[in-house]
Amino acid sequence: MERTLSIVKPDGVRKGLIGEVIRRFEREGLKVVALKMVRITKEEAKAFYHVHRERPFFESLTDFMSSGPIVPMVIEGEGAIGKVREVMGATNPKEAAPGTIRREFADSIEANIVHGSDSPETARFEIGFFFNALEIHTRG
Ligand code: 3AN
Repeated sequence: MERTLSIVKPDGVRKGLIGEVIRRFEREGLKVVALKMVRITKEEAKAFYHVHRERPFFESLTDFMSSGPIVPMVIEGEGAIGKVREVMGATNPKEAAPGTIRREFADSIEANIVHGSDSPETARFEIGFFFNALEIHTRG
């Protein structure tokens, strides 16, 4: 069993896509084991995306991620990291496969509706960023 962190980003929340994103994960047999709605500060967004701190889009990305409420969630299932990324589609919606969330709903490479951890190490860091052990509800 693998766990990953997904986030419905501010644009996804604004567009009313929280349920749509969750439905697509659940349709793949993935389980939501933790969920909340929060608004993070610019400083918190910088900490979350610290691996991108040297990238030209860092300022804009962290402004965007702190621009409104977001819905982080822990998703559990076999191969959850890869499955979530498949359902999301490529970072750039123009390159995302038909039928993926980003292809269908995203406006740009930055405002791309949804986030998903890209490796087990990243998933551990990102889950711990938003949730403590008591907030994660492992199913039997
Ligand atoms: P992904 O979310 O597909 O794993 P990453 O981890 O490479 O993509 O990038 C993190 C976030 O940074 C993306 N979700 C997107 O919002 C933003 N981003 C990535 N590349 C660019 C870019 N070239 N220009 C603007 N924003 C970008």
